[in-house]
Order: sequence, then C-alpha cells, then structure tokens
Amino acid sequence: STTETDAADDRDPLFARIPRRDFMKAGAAAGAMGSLAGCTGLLDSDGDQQAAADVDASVPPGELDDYYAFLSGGHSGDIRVYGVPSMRQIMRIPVFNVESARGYGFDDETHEMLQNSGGYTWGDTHHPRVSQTDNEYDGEWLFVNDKANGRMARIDLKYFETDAIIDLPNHQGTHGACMLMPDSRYVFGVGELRVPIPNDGRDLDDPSEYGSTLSAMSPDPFDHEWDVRVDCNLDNGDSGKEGEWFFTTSYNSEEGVTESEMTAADTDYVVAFNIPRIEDAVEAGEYDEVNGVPVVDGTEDSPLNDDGEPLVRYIDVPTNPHGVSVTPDGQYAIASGKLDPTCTIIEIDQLNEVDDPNDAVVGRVNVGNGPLHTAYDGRGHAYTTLFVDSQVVKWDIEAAVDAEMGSEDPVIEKHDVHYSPGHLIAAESYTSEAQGDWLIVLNKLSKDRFLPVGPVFPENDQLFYIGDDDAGMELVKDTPAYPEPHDASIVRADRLDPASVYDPDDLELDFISPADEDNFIERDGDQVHIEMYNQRNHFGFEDITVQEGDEVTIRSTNIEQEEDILHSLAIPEHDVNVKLAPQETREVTFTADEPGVYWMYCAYFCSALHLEMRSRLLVEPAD
Ligand code: K7E
Ligand code: RUQ
Ligand code: CUA
Ligand code: CA
Repeated sequence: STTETDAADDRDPLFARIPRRDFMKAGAAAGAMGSLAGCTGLLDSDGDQQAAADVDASVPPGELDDYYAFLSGGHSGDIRVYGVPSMRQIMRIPVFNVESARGYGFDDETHEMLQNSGGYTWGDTHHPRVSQTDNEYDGEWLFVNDKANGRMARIDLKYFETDAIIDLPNHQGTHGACMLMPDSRYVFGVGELRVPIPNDGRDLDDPSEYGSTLSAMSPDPFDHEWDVRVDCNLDNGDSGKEGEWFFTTSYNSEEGVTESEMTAADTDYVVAFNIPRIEDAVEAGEYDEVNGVPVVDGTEDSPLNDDGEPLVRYIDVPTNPHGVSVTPDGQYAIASGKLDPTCTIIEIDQLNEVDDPNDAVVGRVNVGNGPLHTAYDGRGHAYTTLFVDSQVVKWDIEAAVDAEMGSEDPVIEKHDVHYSPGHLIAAESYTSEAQGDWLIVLNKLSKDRFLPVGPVFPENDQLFYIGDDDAGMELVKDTPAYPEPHDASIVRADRLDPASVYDPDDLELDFISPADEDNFIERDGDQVHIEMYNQRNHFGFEDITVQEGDEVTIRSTNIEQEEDILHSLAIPEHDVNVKLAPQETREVTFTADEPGVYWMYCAYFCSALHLEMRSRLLVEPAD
C-alpha cells in the first residue's frame, strides 16, 4: 500500500537522517524493490515506494551517531561504548579490569578502589543501566554488576570513568542490575548464587540453609543501604515505573545445588519486591545485621507487615525463567521462559489487588524455543530472543493478554539471527521513552560470520531496524564483539553531556601549576614525594634522583587546556603507566627497587616531539 506522505515528515528531526539517506538510494534501486512482496517500505521524496530492506545504517565520515550504546564486556570486566546506528566502537570504560591505555588500576586512586573492593583483577559485567529521572535517561551515571565477585560499580558519564565500586558482602555473584524507577532512588544488585549468609564456613553442606539477597544501594553517594533475603536464587531484574515494585526471576526455587535439582520443578518464580514495605521494615529495625548490612527477611514464610501485606510476592512461572523486563508504559512485567517456550505477562497493578499473586498473570504467549530476554518498541510490540531457535520473535503484547494462555497467535514475525542470541536491546526500551527504531541483538555465537581468528571467536552484535511495522524487522549489520557482551543500554545522544577536559574541582588532588612552589621533591625517611606539572613536551623535572629501596610517590598535572592532548607518565620496569588527560592530576606510588637509569616517558602521542617528552629517574645504589 502506497500513500502520498513523506515518511520523514512524521519523524523526530533527530532521526530524520535515516529515511533521508534511503531516499538518496531510492533511485538506484527502485526497480528491484518494487517487486518485494508484502513490503510497504519507506517512501522517497517523490512518493515512490522503496523497500525498507534498504535502510542505511552507515554513518559517513565526519557524521556522528544518534545514540550511545553501552555494552557490558562480560568477563573482560569492562564496558564498551558504541555509536548507533554505525555500531562503531567509540570507547571502552574499564570497570573491574586493569587497563593500561586509560591508566586504570595504575594510579593510586583507582588502584585503591580496586583493592578496597576485593583486590581482584577481573570481573564479569552483564547489565549496564543508565540512571533515569522521571523514567527517562538523565545521562548521569551508568551502573553495572560483577557476576564474578558480587560487586556493583558506578561510572560517571561526565568523564566516562568508573568512580566507585561496592563490594556486596552477602552476594557471591551479583547478576541482575537495575535502579528503582522512576528516579533511580536505589541501585539494585541481584544476588544469583545461593550461599550461607554469612558465608563464613557454616552450613557448608546444608544447602537448605543457603540463600540469596537483593541488595539496595543509594546512587549518590554510592552506598550500600540494605539487603532482602530470599531462599531461592535470583537472576535478572527490572524495576516497575511507579517506584513500588522490583522484579527478579528465580530459576532455582528448588534450592538445589545440581543441574538436575535446579530443573526438577515445573515452575519457578518471578519474585516481586515491594520496596516501600521493605523500607518500612528497615526503618522499624525489623532486620538482622549480616556483614554490617541490614538484611530484611523476604522469604516465602516471612511475616506480613502491620497492614497484613507481604514484603515480597512469589509468582509462579514455567520452569527456569531468565529475563524479566517491564514494558515502557509500566503496565506489565514480562518474564522469558528459557526452558519453557513461553513468556509470562504479569500485570503490575494487580499485585496490589489480588490475594494470590498468580492471579496477576494476565497472559502467556508461546514464542518459540529458549526465550531469554524481551525488549520493546513503544508501539505495543515485544521482541524476545530465542536462544535455541536462533531467532528474534516479535509479538503483540495486548494480543497476548487477550489470547488464551499458551497461544502462538500474538506472534507477528520471527527473524533469524546469527547465532544463539542472549540479550536484545531496543533504543531506550528500559525507559518510558522507547524509541522504536533500532534493536541490537547480542548473539553469543558468531560461527561463520567473520574471518576465522582461531578457536576463540568474537560474538556477533546484530543491528536491526524495527521502525517499520509493515516491512518488519530489517537486519542491517553484523558487528564482531570481543568476548563477551551480555546486555546494553541504548541512550539518545542528546541526553549525555560529557566533559572533554577535566574540571580540576572534580578531582581529589590539587592542580599542580608550572609555578616553582608547586613543583618539588620532598624526602621523609625512605619515602619520596614528588609533585610536578607536565605539558608538551616535558615533565616538570628533567631529573629525579632517589635511593634504591625508596618508596616514591609522583603526583602530576597535565596543564594542557586543549582537548584531546593527553600525556601519560610511564616508567619502564616499574609497571607504572598513568594517563593524564588535559587538566587532570593523578598520583602513583612505586618502589625504586633496582639502581639504574629509567626514562620516564609519555606514552600518549601528543606532538611531533612526543618521543622527546621524557625525564630521567636516577636510582642510586644503596650504600
Ligand atoms: Cu541473559 Cu547475565 Cu542478562 Cu547473559 S544474562 S545473556
Ligand atoms: S613511533 S609516531 Cu613508535 Cu613511529 Cu609512534
Ligand atoms: Cu606527552 Cu606524548
Ligand atoms: Ca528450577
């Protein structure tokens, strides 16, 4: 069906570029496209029909993307920043890993942050979530879990760097991560692995005594506030939009320790935490303190509150569910079946009405094999990944509420992906402002999609255009990803306002100017403290002389004002490499344990005389 309207006219100007690029290509490909059956497609400026298969996601040299995508790096422990729709990787943000290009884990502050949160050199990031205000991204913080060591991290989106990590003492692995909406009042970490609480050697072989907790943190300052304990395990999590309910899945209601025990029951849970009631319990002192954290009892037979209401509700869903996500309108929480071919639809308001929480289940749609995660386009459609079938299935949410339980009728379309998808993420689908244009599917297996690189394969992040319901989902791009992203958040670019130069007032350490009094070498016993500025093409001191065995602290400021002129302080054979962006001050401490001459150099290419930007560290032999 062809209309006379220019499709671009109805679109937000921010996105008008996409159809407009199609228009430019329309002339060349018009003949072939007219023959595509059942394809209404987009219209060019002359009203000619063209295939949506022609959606152009390229971003030409010099143009910027419409969105940021923040992808977790999985067991790389970092965050990757992509531009969408180009899928260009723009930056990485080290979180739980040590990373030398950004000097992360090398300077004293980031080294101590990693040490104080357990001293591990890696983590397993899965769920990056950007803070929201009034259910829209506010672009301030990004939070992400560590599934490996039970931690949550905060990334400051002004500087795109990790600025705080909380070690959650009652978690072994923190899996799901999300904030309480609408205003990110709490950051939640979802404890996946059941262990004794506290895990101090008690109840080693009595799994019935193990448990998991949901941990609540305040976003700023980033502090651990309280936990809620349950007997089952907890997996993925998402927040309602109303500030009351937080949802997690649980695949181990059996409280088993083996795979066969964990898959024995026909049903497991969506666990719905009532946050205001839990807060009241914390306020009233109704908790046990474990590892210094107030732990509220949220187990199935926990006491009701004074109004006779449960703090936590357990909703039966088919065996071993995985993802749970709330629709952009806040009406439904939808859990994906994993071992069961269905998604279960829970009407959130009903949780306050019904005596039996199972009565809040208003729909169950049969989507296919291995449903893991569900995203939304804001037009009433859900998109669910099918791990086993290697497909994405698009289905109609209200049709699924109206249909009989277990019906396949609400399914609109299935599209192959390559291969075995985990998460999928639609633009701003985790907010009330789902944009409905781009969808990224994170395929765990890429097999034959890229040049072979040995037995460790990249993953395949596939970009789909979902903005045209008549044409259906369009696969537009394959993108290889270093192992191993799990989830992402896609944020409209105009919601972020990153700094390009540090504001010295945001940093802990005082700015060191070139003035003589700011630059000094001080000794106290065998501790040497040095402060010096740096700029193109030198450090404040040409030579620094210390004694073998000294503990040396060097603090340095990059006094450049010009953006993108970075320096660093690299010291060979001392494992020192501190990045210094313009107006940034960092400090590093090391032991001068071998006598000799060491050229302290700048590792960031900064000018034609970059190689000459170096000073000598002279370590005199001990007597
Ligand atoms: Cu499905 Cu950690 Cu979100 Cu991986 S989890 S896929
Ligand atoms: S040097 S410009 Cu190693 Cu060619 Cu860097
Ligand atoms: Cu400074 Cu290279
Ligand atoms: Ca189970």
